[in-house]
Amino acid sequence: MRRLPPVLLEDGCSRELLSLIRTILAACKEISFRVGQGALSGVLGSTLDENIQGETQKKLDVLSNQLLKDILLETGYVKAIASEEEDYTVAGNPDAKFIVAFDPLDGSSNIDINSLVGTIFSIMEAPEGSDANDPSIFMQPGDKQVAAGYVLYGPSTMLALTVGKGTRIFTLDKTHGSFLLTHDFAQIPAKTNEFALNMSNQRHWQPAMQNYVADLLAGEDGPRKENFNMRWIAAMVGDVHRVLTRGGFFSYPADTKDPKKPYKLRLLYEANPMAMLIEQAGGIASTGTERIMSIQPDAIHQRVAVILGSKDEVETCLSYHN
Ligand code: AFP
Repeated sequence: MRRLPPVLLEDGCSRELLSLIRTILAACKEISFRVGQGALSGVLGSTLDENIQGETQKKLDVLSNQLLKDILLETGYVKAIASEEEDYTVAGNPDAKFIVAFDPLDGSSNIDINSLVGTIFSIMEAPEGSDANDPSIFMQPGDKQVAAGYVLYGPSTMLALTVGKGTRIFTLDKTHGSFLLTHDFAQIPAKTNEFALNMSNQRHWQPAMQNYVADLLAGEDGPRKENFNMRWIAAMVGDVHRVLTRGGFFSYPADTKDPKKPYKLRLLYEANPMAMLIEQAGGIASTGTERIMSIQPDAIHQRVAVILGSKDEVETCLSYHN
């Protein structure tokens, strides 16, 4: 089986970018080990702190963030980082070319129940001559990503990665510490009968989403004339992994539950990298009104509505929005 470095070089990835990706993966291998140790490493449970978004931080959120932050800043490959667990961007090497946005541990409510969690990352180039302390260097649309990926900590530790030449999936060989290519050029089937939504929010959605889902639920007795099945992992990384491997529809739409927070998922380190992986595998990623990777960000922790997955199903959903 082929190892990650030659595969990426074949995809036209520069040695500089490859080194940065391998640095991120070094931290992910350590996170994988700690997640695997669970209660034995004393990392389960919450801290007494909240992040800037008002969410309680789990011990593993904090640890994963620290591991990624330290290794990225120490190796000098990045000009700055933005993390879900950092209130502000953090400056790195002023002469470095790349900037990295990441969610160190997505799905953290799953930590204490031994269910799926993962790390999501997005890599862009910093504008030439820019200041490492200037957060506006991250205000670039997802189309500017040079690489995006996630590491899923499940029964096996898996990496989905794109450098803009398709989406490849690797599995961590824990004996040798290498990511081996196990699913070349993922292709999401255009048609699916599986959807993933947090149905408990149904009454808070906008009419377009309510109507679309009502028709899914009506199954073969409704206008769609076929039955649909539902899955919800509560970790985007797990739901997107299922979509990448066997197709599906995933959405965290706008809702009116908390008027101050109409969207849940973060653009820079959740929606954008997942959108790149999905599009590179033949799927679609939209907010309902626009393509996710075309959005011009205006804040580091900006949130957006997300509708992604199998082409035909996402297009059907979008037709309810038009
Ligand atoms: P956390 O990383 O804060 O646990 O959030 C996970 C997440 O942002 C995303 O990965 C899930 O799809 C979504 O939240 C789950 O949301 P619900 O808690 O509403 O099911």
